[in-house]
Amino acid sequence: MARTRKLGRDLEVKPFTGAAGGWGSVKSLLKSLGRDRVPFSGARVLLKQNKTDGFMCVSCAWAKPADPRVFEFCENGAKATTWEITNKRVTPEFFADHSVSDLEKWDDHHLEAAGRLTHPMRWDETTDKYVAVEWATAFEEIGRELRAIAPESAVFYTSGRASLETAFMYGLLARAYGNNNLPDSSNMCHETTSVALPESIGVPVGTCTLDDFSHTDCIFFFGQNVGTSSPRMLHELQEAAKRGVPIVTFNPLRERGLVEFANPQSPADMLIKSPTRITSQYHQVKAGGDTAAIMGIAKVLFDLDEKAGLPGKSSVLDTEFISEHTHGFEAFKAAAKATDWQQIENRSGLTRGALEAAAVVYAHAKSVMFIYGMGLTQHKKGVETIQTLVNLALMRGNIGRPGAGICPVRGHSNVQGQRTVGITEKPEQVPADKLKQLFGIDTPKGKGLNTVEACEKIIDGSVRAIVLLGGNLVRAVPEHRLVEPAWRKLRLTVQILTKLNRTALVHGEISYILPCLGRIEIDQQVSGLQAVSMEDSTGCMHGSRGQVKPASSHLLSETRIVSELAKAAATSRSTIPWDDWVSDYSKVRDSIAATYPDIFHDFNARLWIPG
Ligand SMILES: Nc1nc2c(c(=O)[nH]1)N[C@H]1C(S)=C(S)[C@@H](COP(=O)(O)OP(=O)(O)OC[C@H]3O[C@@H](n4cnc5c(=O)[nH]c(N)nc54)[C@H](O)[C@@H]3O)O[C@H]1N2
Ligand SMILES: Nc1nc2c(c(=O)[nH]1)N[C@H]1C(S)=C(S)[C@@H](COP(=O)(O)OP(=O)(O)OC[C@H]3O[C@@H](n4cnc5c(=O)[nH]c(N)nc54)[C@H](O)[C@@H]3O)O[C@H]1N2
Ligand SMILES: [Mo]
Repeated sequence: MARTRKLGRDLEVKPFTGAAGGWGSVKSLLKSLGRDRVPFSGARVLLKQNKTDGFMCVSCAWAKPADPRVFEFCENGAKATTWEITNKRVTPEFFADHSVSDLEKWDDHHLEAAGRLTHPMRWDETTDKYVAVEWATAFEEIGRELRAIAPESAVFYTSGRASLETAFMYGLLARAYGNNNLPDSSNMCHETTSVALPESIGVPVGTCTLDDFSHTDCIFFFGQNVGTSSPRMLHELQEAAKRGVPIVTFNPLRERGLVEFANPQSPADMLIKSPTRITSQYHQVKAGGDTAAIMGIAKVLFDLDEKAGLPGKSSVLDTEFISEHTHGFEAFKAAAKATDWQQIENRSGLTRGALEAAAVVYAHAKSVMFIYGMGLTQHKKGVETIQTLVNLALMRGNIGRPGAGICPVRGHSNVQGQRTVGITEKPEQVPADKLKQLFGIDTPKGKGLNTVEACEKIIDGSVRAIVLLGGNLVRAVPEHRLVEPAWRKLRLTVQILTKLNRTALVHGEISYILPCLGRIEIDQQVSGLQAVSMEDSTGCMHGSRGQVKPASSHLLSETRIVSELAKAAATSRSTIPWDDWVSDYSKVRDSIAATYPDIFHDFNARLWIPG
């Protein structure tokens, strides 16, 4: 039985049996507004969340509708906003009062909860404290240190929150400096998607958009915790469920958001107290058992197809689609046939009957969406599982039609977009000829380091410097007990951050915290107020304008920090117009459009089209 557990000073985990959303959501949000001492004007900011004239949520990458609701945010998104626009500050005085070894005794939650960083800080060895420095001093020393080492021994990590503009510039920073060492958070997240989908369907991202939810007849939902990780999707799921669309879920845990949902924004849901049942069939698959489960479903479909009559006349398989658009079908069929039921039941932890029930629902639906998250991606065999899922979709032609397709739910708010504009360790994924022609850069030829390889090389001592654009990497990598001691031996650690975190405490010999503006803050540059942009989980781009006064007058924008670092660290000549870009971000967008015209043509104009 679940019991209340104490996790830290004032954190506890309690069992929860209500619906996702509902009054609990509202109470919890009000509490977080108070805890972060957000003034009333801050609460008003929420009305701008995920709106075309407002800002894009910093919490997750779920799609933003063209026709938004009055409150186009969820409980967690609102909390992420209050977390960023909090009135609490981590100032030079805070660091004067707390040495790094003192702060190491704090838990991770309380480090971030201390508030927004206000000044650039450098770790001082004699006092073991972070001490305020001038920006110019910081850039000069970081540049000098980076120029002093071989380019392959420096790493430029990105967490998935920086804008398209910043990410594009950051990619060029690394390449002008001399490496492709651009690991990012998606290496720990949807890396398997980025490998599996191009091999299977030729694109690295999902094929569904929000529209598909209104046309779908059935949703298969694997290993994603919608109620916590992308709660706004509950609206789409709720609407589909109310239309009678079956939702077939595979998850070892009964996640509340997948069981039932009361929309906190709907008076009817809140007052009548009848949450919508989300999942129609809940399959508590064994962890790692999805491939077996999917093969079981495929096996049933093949059986049904044979029973349905003449080959080529089947209503179970989309034979026309299969022959026109797929290859290797016979091999897949043979593999499904060769897998016996005992193996499927053992590996999936599900009965043949349960999988037959899922298969029958699938066989009767015209257009089916396949949604998945970390429950599939973060497994050793994740690529295999995702490709098996794609095969299941292809069996009935469920790719490339309205209401059908594959929908990986991406994590951080711009993680997908960063990849689109060049954050990748793989040189073949960037248009090197364009970068040469437009910016005079010779893209380094060698493959760079991904997150795992960067950690391996930190452990073996060959990486000497790391710059983090957001993130809390020593905590985010699973093997932090291996990485932490090695991290402390780095020559240079630089973190561009909004909030203090553990990684800043596990510092190198020379260590900087460079505090930046958050996306919700007003960004004033020479040419006026600036906007930034991001890509959502369904491949749509959105503009985002800051709404509140910056947490401190000493903060710089991420674009400015990246450009100053780039200028200070450059080891080769380029024609990158760093200062022009910082004074007017629309010029960065023009350069993104020139580099990737297929996706970003007329970017500055199209960016503000709702949805
Ligand atoms: N507010 C807020 N929202 C966020 C983030 C944040 O920092 N703050 N982070 C974002 C990021 S980066 C990401 S990647 C997403 C993550 O969002 P999700 O993809 O939802 O990942 P998890 O929250 O880890 O939930 C994984 C689910 O998979 C299930 N599962 C585990 N193993 C298996 C298995 O073998 N098979 C199946 N079928 N299921 C399994 C688990 O029970 C769980 O329900 O959240 C994003 N959303
Ligand atoms: N234990 C555990 N480990 C995990 C996961 C997990 O769920 N549990 N999830 C995995 C997954 S899916 C992912 S994607 C990774 C994510 O791992 P990371 O990329 O390390 O991301 P976060 O931990 O979200 O980073 C949080 C920090 O980002 C900074 N930050 C916030 N907003 C901004 C901003 O606008 N700009 C800048 N420059 N900095 C900002 C803040 O200072 C904050 O402390 O972790 C992976 N590792
Ligand atoms: Mo993630």
